This record gives sequence, structure tokens and C-alpha cells, in this order.
Amino acid sequence: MPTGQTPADTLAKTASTAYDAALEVIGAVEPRIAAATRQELADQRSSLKLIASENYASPAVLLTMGTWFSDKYAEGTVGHRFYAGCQNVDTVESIAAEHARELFGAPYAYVQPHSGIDANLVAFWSILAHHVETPALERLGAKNVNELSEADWETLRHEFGNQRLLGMALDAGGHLTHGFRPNISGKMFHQQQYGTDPETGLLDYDVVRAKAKEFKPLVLIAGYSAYPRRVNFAKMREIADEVGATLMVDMAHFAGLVAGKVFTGDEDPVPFAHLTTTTTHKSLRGPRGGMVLAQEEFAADVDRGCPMVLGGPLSHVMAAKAVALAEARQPSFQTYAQAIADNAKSLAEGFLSRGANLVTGGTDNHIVLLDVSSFGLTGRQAESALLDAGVVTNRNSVPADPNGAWYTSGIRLGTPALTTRGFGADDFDRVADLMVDVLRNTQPGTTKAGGPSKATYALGDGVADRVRAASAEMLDAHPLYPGLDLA
Ligand code: DSN
Repeated sequence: MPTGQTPADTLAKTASTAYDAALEVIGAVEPRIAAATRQELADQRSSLKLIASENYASPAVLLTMGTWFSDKYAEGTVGHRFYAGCQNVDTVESIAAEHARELFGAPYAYVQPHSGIDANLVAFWSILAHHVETPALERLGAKNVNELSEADWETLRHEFGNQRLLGMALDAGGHLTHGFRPNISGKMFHQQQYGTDPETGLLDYDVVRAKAKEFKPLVLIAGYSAYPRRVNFAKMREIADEVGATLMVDMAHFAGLVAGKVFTGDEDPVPFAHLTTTTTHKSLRGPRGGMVLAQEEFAADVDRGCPMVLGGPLSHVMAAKAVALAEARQPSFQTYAQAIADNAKSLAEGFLSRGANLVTGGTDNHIVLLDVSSFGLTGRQAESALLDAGVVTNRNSVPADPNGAWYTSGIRLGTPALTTRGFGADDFDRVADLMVDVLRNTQPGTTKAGGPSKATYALGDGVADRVRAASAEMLDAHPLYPGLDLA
């Protein structure tokens, strides 16, 4: 190693060489894709990424995805595949599952889902298989559905299609797959939703309990995509047990805070949930994908996820999950996870001290949900104006949102990505300042007919340049993939 170089410098140089070579090979076939790939890196480097569900995976994770594991079919499970020649995929899948079990203290881990939605579908399938299909087959004395008479098959289909699910409402911070009517989860189940307290915006466990007692769901879902607070999963399990429901926790957003031991005790869902689903690419900082963690009693049905619900597993992505989970088992990941939560607090305080409104009045996870109606804007107008100034966010409903799910009244912000770049509490206070500058200087526009518009807007002269220049100072101080220099 040359004098003055750290192991990280040497690895960054190796990654530069790897990416230069990769882009040369790609460019020889389709130069526009090589160019777009370079441009994406440049754009990500030069903008403030505050999308709560995004992050920056390490070069090790990214490089793992670009291999010949992509070419291998491997439906089935480790040692039990529908294809020959899966010995190396078995190795990869076993390592990824082992890391997941160890990291989260889970009895069982299934690392095949391609996304969070896929992970939730596997969980739904396994709950229905465990609680509806298996008892029905036992009752009817059949080994599988092929042995059922037409009349029994009709009965089973009726039972399968008439189960109940209770999840958090979308505008309260739940996810589409938690029983939102337009989503398949809201159609395959009879669904009801719990919201948050209209005054405080906080979850009210007594309301969840009362709804559960009245509705008696088979599935109670806890977890969120846009709720800026922690959840007491011990209480959610108590409620599930009181009504005989299966508790499914979707920790897609906060898996990194669980892995990093920021959420412990009653805030760690894994010991309490029958099934915990997650993505691997948000606060967990891995490749795009999903996972299901299960108590032993569900393991066999979860294992049937592919090909029951999923297409063939993406072996190259399972390999990258293994690398990311190995990273998350390092002590440094706990420091990172704590910084995500500390930075979110600083961002929230930055907004509050400048007079902005936050749903629930703050945060204690990685999310800040800014209500932009006090600036006279819709979420869509705010999102677009911020993007003009190089601040990448996404609009989001606030509880009982008068502007609906398309235009919205909120902007959802998250700290995982910029925390990966090394932003600290002072940087996030400055980010709040820059965002307030943009929002105060954005005027709602009008429609072609001259009426009020929910989409058009006018950003004041010079604001975008001023904010971009201030952001550039922070972004330069905290480079993305430091040392990775493409030719
Ligand atoms: N798209 C993810 C998010 O942004 O939260 C969840 O589906």
C-alpha cells in the first residue's frame, strides 16, 4: 500500500478501476446506458437526497449484483430446487439467511423476495396457508388441494377469500399493502384500517384494540411508511393475542434502526411478530429487495413463497443481501443507525424552530413528515420547487389530507441517505433552513383557466441558485463514494 493510503483509499481506487472497466464494457454495446449510469452518479452526488426510503449501498453491495449469479434459475429452497446446478446459489442463500437470523435474532429468515411488496405477499400467503389451508386439508383428509372434490375445493376457496386484515391507514402512515382498498391487499382480504389520533397524530393503542375486538382480523399489521414515531410492538402483540390474530410487522422503513439496535425491547418487532417483513435497501442500506423473518411455526409455509407467490429468486441480489447484512453486523452500523435517528431529530427541530408544521410535532425515528399547507402549497408544488433547488424529496399524504393522495399536503423526509454521506446534526439543521427558504419563496400557480392550481408554482428568482450553492458546500464536505473517481 503506498505511503499515506488507508485500506479504504485502496478499496476506493479498486472500485474506480472496476467501474471504469464495467462502463467501458457496457458502453461498447449501448453507450447511452453507460452515459446514463455515469450521469446518475453525478446527479446523486450533487443533490440532497432526502427520500426516506432511499439510501446509498456500498460499492461492495453494488458490485456483488453485477455477476453471473444473475443467470441462474433457482426456484425452490436451499437443497430443494426445481433446477439442477444450484450448489453455489445454495451457498449464497444460506449465508444471507444466516446473517439475517443472527442480525435480527430471528428463528427463520427467507431472503428470496424481490421487494417489500413481494415479502408482504409471501407473508399473506403463509398466514393463509397456516391458518386456513392446512386446517382445511386436515379436516378433509387430503394431502394437497389436488385431492379435494370440487365441492371441497369451492369451500376452501371461499374460506381463503374471506379472511380479515386490519392495518394502518395509508394517510396515517401505513403502506398500500396494509389493506388499502385499491391495493390487492385491500381486495383479497376484508379490510379495515386504524388511523392516528386526530389531535396528536399519534397511534392510539386503545383505538387499535377496540377495532381489533370488533373486527376480529386474521391478520393484524403493524409498521409504516410515513409515520414519524416509534411503535410498541409488545402492545401490538398483546392486541393480536387478545383477538386471536396473527401479528405481521412490516419494518421495511426502519429495519436499519432495528439492526443498529436503536429500536430495542418493545420497539424491536422481531420477537413479538409472528412474521416480520422488510425491504433490504432503505435504512438497512443493502440491495433492492425484500426478506421475511418468521417464527418457526410459519417457516415451512414461508419457504413455499417461490414459486407459490414469487418468480425465481434473484441469486445475484441474494448475494448482495448477504454482503449488506454482513456490513450491518459490524459495530459501525450501530453508530450509523443512531446517527440516522439523531439527525432526524435535528432536522425536525430545524423546521420547528423556523415555524414549520410537522405531523405529530416531531420524530423519533428516521422520518420527518412536513405539512406544507402553512406555506400555502400542496405537496406536489413543494416537491417540484424543492427539486428545482436540488433537494430530492417525495410528496406524501398527511392524516385526513384535503388534497388526496396525488397532490397531498405533505413532504416526507428521511435521514438515512445523507447520514450515509456523513451529514451530522448541524448539517441537517442547515438542510431545514435551506428547505424553508425554498418553501417560503414558492408561490402557488394557476391553471390555464386562471383558477388555483394544485400542481403549478413559481419559485422566486435566484432561490434555486442560492440553495444549490449552499448545498454544494455541504455535499462537497461529505462526498458520496469518496475516492471513487470515474475516468
Ligand atoms: N416505495 C416505498 C416507500 O417509499 O416508502 C414503499 O413502497
